Amino acid sequence: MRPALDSYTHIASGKVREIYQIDDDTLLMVASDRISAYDHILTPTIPDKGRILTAMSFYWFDALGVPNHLAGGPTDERIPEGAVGRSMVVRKLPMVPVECVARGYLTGSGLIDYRATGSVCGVELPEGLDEAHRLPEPIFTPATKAEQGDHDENISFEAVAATVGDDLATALRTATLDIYSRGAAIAADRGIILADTKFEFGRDADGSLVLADEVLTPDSSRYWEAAGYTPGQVQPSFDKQIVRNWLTSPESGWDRASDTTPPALPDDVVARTRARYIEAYEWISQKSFDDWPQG
Ligand code: Q0T
Repeated sequence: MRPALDSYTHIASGKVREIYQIDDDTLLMVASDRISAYDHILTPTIPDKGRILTAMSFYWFDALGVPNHLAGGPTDERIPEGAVGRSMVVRKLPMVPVECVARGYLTGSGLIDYRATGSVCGVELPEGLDEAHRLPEPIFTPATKAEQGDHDENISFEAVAATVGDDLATALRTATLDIYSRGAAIAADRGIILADTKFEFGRDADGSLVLADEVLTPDSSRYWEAAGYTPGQVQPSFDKQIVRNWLTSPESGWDRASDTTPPALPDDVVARTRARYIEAYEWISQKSFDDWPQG
């Protein structure tokens, strides 16, 4: 008999997932079908999004081959019925309070900072770079973990070192760039550019880094189709472009600059977005999503 979800203590809510405590050493991370765009949680949900992103995290944890926080498989008996397929049973670890971002391409807050200062998080970049340009080499651009609803703030390597010490800061940078390059190489083989990504790390009893959180999902990373890559222009988001295009079209009647709630997504936008998430999982993992557990 699988336990009931309400037999576990709820300990945290994210925008799109929930964390429960299984016991002193073990957490349950449950991904929801919620989707966000332009800093809003949208309605309705995208059916199966939580399962698809969980399937991707499991794929990447295995493919990356670095120590990670998983304490069980996707059908672990500690996962409640109804949460099977969208849950991870993980070791409860002391977390490093830094968002560890790797960027191979210049966009988003990286581009904003570069345009203002010529550097990102203190990393000096060559002149003449523009939207979506590939960087000479991937860079470590850490950020603070903001309170919910706020935005993470880019910080320098020195600021990380001041918070966690020089040795741990150096280990975070090395691990972040190493894992990014492994992931980007696998994605490149599948025709996907992993423009940037965010990792979170816990620490093992011996102090060594353990890859935690979700990994290399489209919620934590920018996925671009290599086939359409056009440096100098904003790249379409692999997963969310259908939603963004509709929200910013006259058809939606919504003004992104207003502080109004976005309108509910039409059925066809929901269905096409769900298909896109499945496509991303199947491209990356080269497995069928039909084979992913549900329950
Ligand atoms: C964590 C102990 O996902 C988060 O919040 C959304 C609700 C961030 N977060 C992660 C932890 C993890 C992980 N992952 C872990 N292995 N051990 N805490 C807590 N918050």
